[in-house]
Parts: sequence; C-alpha cells; structure tokens
Amino acid sequence: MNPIDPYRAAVVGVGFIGAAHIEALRRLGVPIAGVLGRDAGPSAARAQALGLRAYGSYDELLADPDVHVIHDCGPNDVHADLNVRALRAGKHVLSEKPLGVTAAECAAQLRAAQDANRLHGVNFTYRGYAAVQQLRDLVQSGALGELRYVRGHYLQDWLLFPTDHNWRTEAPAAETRAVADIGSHLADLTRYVTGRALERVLARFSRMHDTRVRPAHGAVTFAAGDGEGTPYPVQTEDQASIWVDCAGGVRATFELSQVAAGHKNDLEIELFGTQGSARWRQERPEELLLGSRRDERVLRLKDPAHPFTHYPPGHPEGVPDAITNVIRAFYATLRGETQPYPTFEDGLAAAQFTDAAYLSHTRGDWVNVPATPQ
Ligand code: SOE
Repeated sequence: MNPIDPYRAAVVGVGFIGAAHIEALRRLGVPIAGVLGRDAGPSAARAQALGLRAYGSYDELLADPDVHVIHDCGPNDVHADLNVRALRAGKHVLSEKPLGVTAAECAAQLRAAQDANRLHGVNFTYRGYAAVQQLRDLVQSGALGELRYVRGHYLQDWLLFPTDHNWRTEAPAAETRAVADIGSHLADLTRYVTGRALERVLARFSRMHDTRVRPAHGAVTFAAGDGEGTPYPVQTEDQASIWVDCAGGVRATFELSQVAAGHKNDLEIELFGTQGSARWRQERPEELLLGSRRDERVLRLKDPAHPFTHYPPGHPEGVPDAITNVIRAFYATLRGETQPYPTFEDGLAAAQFTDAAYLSHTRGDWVNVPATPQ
C-alpha cells in the first residue's frame, strides 16, 4: 500500500464490523478521515477512543471533500439510502452485507453505482481467505471431476437465549435474519467457489424464541444479554434449512442457525464431484479436507501456491486478515491495479437468494432465483 495513499476513507457504523474495517484500513495504511455512528453521544466517545474524528451527520460526512470512499458498516436497513446518497455525492462505496433488505434495493444501488461510475464493493469476508480461493481453483482445474453436490452450513449460538438481542432480531419477517445475516455468506461462497448461479430454492424457516428482550441500552453483535429490558415479539427466523438447485445440475443443501449451542462462527462448505471432494471450515481456515475413492479423506494445509497475501506459507490467517484482503483488493483496484473483490452484483445475487428463500418458506414451494451476473 502506498504510504501516501490518495484515497481517504470514512466509516459509517462503529460497532463490531465497523471496528474491523477501521483495523483493516489502519493495517493497509489508508487514512481514515472520520467515522459516523448511530447516536451522537456514544459515537463521539467511540470515535475518541479510536482516535478518530466523529462527524455530526451523514450530510457533513458527504460534504467532506477529503472523503473518497465510504465504508458502510451500518445496519442492513440503512445501506440502500446511505450507499445511493454516497454514490450520488461522488464517493466510492464499500458496503457491508447484506447490501440491502430486498433485491430491489440492491438493484437500485447497483444502478446508482453504474450511473455515478464509482467503485462498488460488498464485504463478503470469507472470499478473502486464501484457502477459499484455492477451493475455487480446485473446482476450475477439474481436480474434483464434474461438480455435483454442495453441502454447507453456517451455525452460530450468539442468539441462543431469549435474552440475547440485536437490531437484527427486531427486523420484519420478510427481511429475514439468519438467512440475510449468515445465509448470504453461504450463498455467496457457493456462487464464488462453484462459479454456478443459484437457480431455485426450497426453504423452511423456524424459530426457537417468539419473544426476546430488548435491553435499555441496545446490544452489540455477539454480546450476551442480561435479561433486563422490554420483551418484544420476534418475527424473523432463528434457523433455516434450504435446498438449492444451482446451474449445471449442481445440487446444494444449506443449514443455517443462530441458536446452535456450541457453534460460534461455524461456516463450512463441502464440494462433491465425480472424482473427489473438498471441504473448508471457517474455524480451521488453513485446512482443506480432500477426499478420493483411493484414500481416506486427508487433511491438507492450504497450498503454498495460495499464500496468505504477502506473508510466506505457514503463517496462519484469520477473519481480520480475510477482511483486510477484501478491502486491500478494493483499494488496489481504485489505484488502477484491478484485483478481484465482491461487488454490488454479488450483493444483489445474495439478496435475490434471500428474497427467494423467504418466498419459498411462506409458500411452501420451490421458488426461482432471478439470473444475476456471475
Ligand atoms: C453476526 O452473525 C456476524 O457478525 C455476521 O453479521 C457477519 O457477517 C459474520 O461474518 C459473523 O457473524
């Protein structure tokens, strides 16, 4: 990264993921002009703790000519408004996922980015792992034979108890929760590693808790509640099971849960071809489990040909590195070195999957996912 980077970032949202973007930008040497949080008082305190300027409003942030890239780390339901306004103000946008609460919102953002001719990215973190890129290469090289089946799950337990609360648990049913929040990652990962579109889905959602408790002072993602607060009815799903038909006859099944005791951030994907299988788990990100008829499944450390960015083989990478890798590729492209990173097209594809899954759950039938660019 150029130490005198011409691009300056501003980060909207200073919660769990906003802090991760700030950490990544600092590692990359991208100057941060300032941050904007939801509530003025706590945001100013948080900005001060991070040693950053706090903007008083989004208009003030957009009017700052020193800001070139907006990192949208706000809640899902503000992305469309914030991102479109940023693009119209001439800023580039790197947004958190899901890009919007409906596919229509995501399509509008994509149009706004194209009209403004600005760079648009969505932080699908898990694409940033070298082993995931190796998995994609394995499929493309034909090492697994003809790809036939994908099995994936994304299981967490940070919402296990009815006292666990987050802005996501208050979303309306149609916005979905487990599917939008973590299913979007699995859908994106499947498209990314297989290179196949997700064409139709059959989904069934379920909920462990119909009522949760909102604490007086809100709750940061992953923080456990203490039981004090106001009860409210929950409309979104804690769990989902989804069958997916992908292009080219590839079948997939996804299992999603945010109430799976003992599973912290257990994202796993396994691919089965006519010659072999390959599995990757987020909690063991350096390992691929490869299977063939000749052998037992064998654990392999990811190939040195897929190093963790600029570190030599043997240096393990984790989530902050994967996020940094996505952001690194975005800024490299901004500086003219075209590198692949997930875009608003990918954000739109994930939202189309989410919309279709919700519709399928409510109708009890298969629903087609509209075609989006691969
Ligand atoms: C909470 O479920 C969350 O922080 C997601 O919002 C992220 O996208 C995922 O990477 C980790 O878990």
